[in-house]
Amino acid sequence: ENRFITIGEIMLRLTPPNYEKIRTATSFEASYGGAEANIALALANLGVDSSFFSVVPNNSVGKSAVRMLRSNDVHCSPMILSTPEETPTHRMGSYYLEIGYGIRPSKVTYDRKHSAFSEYDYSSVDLDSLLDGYTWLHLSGITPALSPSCMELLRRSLRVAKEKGITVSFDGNFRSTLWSWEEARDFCTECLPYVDVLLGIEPYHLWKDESDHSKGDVKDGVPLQPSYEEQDEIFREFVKRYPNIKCIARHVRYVHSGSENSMKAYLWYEDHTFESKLFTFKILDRVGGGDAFASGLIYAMMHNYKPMDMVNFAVASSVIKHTIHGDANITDDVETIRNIMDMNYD
Ligand code: KDG
Repeated sequence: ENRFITIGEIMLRLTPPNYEKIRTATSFEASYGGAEANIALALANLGVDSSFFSVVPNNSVGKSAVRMLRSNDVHCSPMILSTPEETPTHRMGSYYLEIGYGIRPSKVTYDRKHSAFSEYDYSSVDLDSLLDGYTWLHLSGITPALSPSCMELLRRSLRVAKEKGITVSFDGNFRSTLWSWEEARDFCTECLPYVDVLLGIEPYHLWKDESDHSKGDVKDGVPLQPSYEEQDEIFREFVKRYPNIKCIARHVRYVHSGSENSMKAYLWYEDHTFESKLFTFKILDRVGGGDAFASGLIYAMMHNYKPMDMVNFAVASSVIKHTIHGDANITDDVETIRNIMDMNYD
């Protein structure tokens, strides 16, 4: 049986309702977000045994985050509710999300510095017993950008997971507001030998400079659109350097105008490149779209889908997230995603 765990920061998300701007909003909707928490929630929602390790302050804010996770079937027994002695600022990070409308883009403003998660001293955490019994660990490139302690936590988790034979998925999740592209590239390169399933790092960009990265595929504007042959060659070159990587997934979102979008993905699996269908959709809330892609892929891999179904399920999972308010992809059931996946878009 699959037992999934992920490690990362959960934050309070504050969103002005009805596409209002932060400047003029008089109220904010409170929910929770964080790339790894989003994946733990989405997988639990699909019935996977899913656990989350994080640190939140032992106060009403931290406890309400744990309550939200628990009420969505995420196991929180590994969570640490820290004391003011352990994390003196005693705060949970938050972020404000101004949801764009049509041509007006969404805006994320972090208020997460010195959060309990980033301040905690992880040297006392016994990762060997924490990770015991799990079959899958998911990590992201956000955690190491938060603090030296978090970076060390990520390094150690990778090593321990490898020793224990746990499948490791890693989503590069570059956040330019947290660290530089060079720092991210160097750290992600260090992680690659430990990774089985790689997401969110454009393999092509790993050895390029930031100006190339800015042409990356998930930003608004004209994306880089590799052909199937180009992508296949990129994957092939990449796995020559990292033969441990069994699966690489790369999703490409095309922004046509305003809120009309389409998305497809390439998947490297068992020495082949698979290309998904092109899905077209409108955006209600795009935050967590990459996490929904990751959770869809992880679910499909855990359930031994055929590679074409894996990649189409992952994209369908992301597409449906774009139509749902909130960070996490809480759908009615697996069928909801499969129905999108089976639609004929051609
Ligand atoms: O992937 C979604 C995340 O961007 C959101 O949940 C906030 O974790 C977050 C981050 O660090 O950006």
